[in-house]
Amino acid sequence: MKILHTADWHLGKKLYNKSRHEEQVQVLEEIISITEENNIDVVVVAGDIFDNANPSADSQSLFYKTVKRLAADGKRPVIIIAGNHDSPEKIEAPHPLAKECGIIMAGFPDSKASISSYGGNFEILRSGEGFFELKIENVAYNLRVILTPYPNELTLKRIFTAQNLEQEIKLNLNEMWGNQISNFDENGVNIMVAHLFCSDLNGVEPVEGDDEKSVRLGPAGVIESSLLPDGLHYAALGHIHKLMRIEGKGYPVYYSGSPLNYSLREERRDNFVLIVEANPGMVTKVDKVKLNSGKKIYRKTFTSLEEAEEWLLANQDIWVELNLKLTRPLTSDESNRLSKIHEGIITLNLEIISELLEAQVSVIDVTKSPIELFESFYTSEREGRLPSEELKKLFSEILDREEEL
Ligand SMILES: [Mn+2]
Repeated sequence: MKILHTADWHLGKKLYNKSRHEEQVQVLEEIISITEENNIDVVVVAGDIFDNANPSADSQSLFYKTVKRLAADGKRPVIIIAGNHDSPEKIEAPHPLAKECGIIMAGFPDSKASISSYGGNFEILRSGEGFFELKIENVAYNLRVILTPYPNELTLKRIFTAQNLEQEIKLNLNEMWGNQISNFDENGVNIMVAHLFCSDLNGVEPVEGDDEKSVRLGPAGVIESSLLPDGLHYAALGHIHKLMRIEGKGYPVYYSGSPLNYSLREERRDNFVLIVEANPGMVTKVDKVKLNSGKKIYRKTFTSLEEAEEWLLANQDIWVELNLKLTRPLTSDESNRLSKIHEGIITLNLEIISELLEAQVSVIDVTKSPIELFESFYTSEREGRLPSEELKKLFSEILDREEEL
């Protein structure tokens, strides 16, 4: 059985007010092609579908068009959960319609998929709070899925007895997963799809994008991988934007990462989807497939305007944070020219450095007296200003004292 794992689409996300919609259209098109070319049996999207709880009409339309095509008009199950950026109610609301197209959408860790045939090519044989078993036509084994959409504070309070204690909530989650997995034996493929902040046994916490909201799982904090249930073939995680394997279980636990570079912290990072081959009684195989759509984010520093322009002209199809260290401010003509030659400048930081410093920085004349050397050091540190007579006197005094010792 071949499962395609993706997450963190963040539809509608902007970069310094620049729209990423076109790139999102392209990368989702690429994911649809990968799904078709690799004869994928099931697609899972592990949360953070949208960048915010009130997505624009453009983002919603892109989402529905994409998942309908991924589902190949009901032939291929597509399983979608809510992340911390999504509204769980809104992710679940279209379920009655989505179901007809073979799409399963869950907003809460205790959501229950209805037992019926979905889209015509597969059916849910049984289901309970946060899990179900799926029979897909022409696939030898049944797929059993545990769904853990991001549980916010309200949801945790509603479904668990523990109210605030991080440790108790973790135990509650562990117990819930234990109960869910107890419904499955070894004669099928068992997976988990979750939007969590998960760390390995050593408590190594993955680093997030710098603008991820509430990086930790609200009151549950960091979930150590040891708390995940045993007896799975694979755990498909969402939340971290970087492709990452979390160690500590007898089966692969992965973050697929986001399909695009979304923040400066994700500078020039490659983005992937994962193709998971899982069968009962066999070791699960995970292949990463690199995505080629979308612009990478760069952070560049130049000390000459000419060099910066040359580089910008040669590197057009990217986003760039441009840092200039120049000896004078830019004229308005120059700054207009910069934005004309490159559309992807997300922010421009200009630092004025002193020409004097430039001239002196590389030459240290050791034949100079200590006080002269102090003067040029002070000048270079203080943007060309000379030390006061008082300060020079103090420096000489310290120098004399040193010599006395
Ligand atoms: Mn997230």
